[in-house]
Amino acid sequence: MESPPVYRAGFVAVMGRPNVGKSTLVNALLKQKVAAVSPRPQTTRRRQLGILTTAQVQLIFIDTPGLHQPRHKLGEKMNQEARSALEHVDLVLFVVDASTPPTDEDHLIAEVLRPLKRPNKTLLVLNKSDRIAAHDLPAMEAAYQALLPGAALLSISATQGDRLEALLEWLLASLPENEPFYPEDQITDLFERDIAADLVREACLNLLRDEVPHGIVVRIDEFTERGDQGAFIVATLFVERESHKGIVIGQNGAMLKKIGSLARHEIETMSGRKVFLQLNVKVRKNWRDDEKALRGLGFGG
Ligand SMILES: Nc1nc2c(ncn2[C@@H]2O[C@H](COP(=O)(O)OP(=O)(O)OP(=O)(O)O)[C@@H](O)[C@H]2O)c(=O)[nH]1
Ligand SMILES: [Mg+2]
Repeated sequence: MESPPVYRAGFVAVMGRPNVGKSTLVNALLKQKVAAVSPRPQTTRRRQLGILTTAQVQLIFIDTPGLHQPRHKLGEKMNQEARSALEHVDLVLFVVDASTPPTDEDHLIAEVLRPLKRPNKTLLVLNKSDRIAAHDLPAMEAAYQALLPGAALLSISATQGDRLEALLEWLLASLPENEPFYPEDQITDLFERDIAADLVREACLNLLRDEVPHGIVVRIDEFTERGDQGAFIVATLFVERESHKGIVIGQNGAMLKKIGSLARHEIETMSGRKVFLQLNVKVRKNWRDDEKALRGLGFGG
């Protein structure tokens, strides 16, 4: 008699320096956008789950803020968030950028991962392999393998969808037997309003330059359902300085309008319904270094 098929489920920490494509990878595996993505580093500020459930397996990805050299208290908290994701996980994806050799930050992360002493539980993921010529890839793979000699290694492209099947196969083969931890229709642990706040910030990261978007935090003040008219959302963008306020609003409000329409489009795509979005801008001086302000904005610890 055939034994009944086993169900596998577990937690997978997605670690790496900023901007290597961790959130893009989680969205690609889920085939649905749950995490904000942008071309700028430090897009992800908190841990966020992306949950993939099939008939045989439940993979719970923990997307983390990129580990980096912090320059303010917010950065320190983001690093803590990322490191604490390593507690009680079954597997680790160490995501790196295949188009550039290992950086100091990659070395630092490897040092964090090396003492875990479970090399078979860590997969080195060389993402963005679409940005390197095929004949240069083996040398790059060797350079990254040297960071974590015992770990398995796979080159992928999250944006092109290359080798994601192989990545899922590795995860499936390495996961322990478990019953599912989350209901099958749950895809993340964030509420829709939190994702909406992140998508507003994502729009800021895409449209504003230099330090301005990094000094923005978004608070959702109102999120109400209006039946056929969709969702009514009011949000405040807090900036660090008076001078940033003018930049975010722009001439005759043009920049804020652009941010609003880009964010609205993303929120509508994410939630599958119409959205009315109203944005306000306020100054909260140096909030990134203000312990109380950080706590009020949900960066506890
Ligand atoms: N060419 C290419 N670009 C990619 C790939 N994966 C991600 N990117 C791009 O890399 C940039 C950063 O992606 P994110 O997913 O925000 O990176 P992250 O690692 O989550 O960054 P943080 O949240 O800041 O730590 C975005 O512009 C993505 O479109 C890939 O496979 N190929
Ligand atoms: Mg991210």
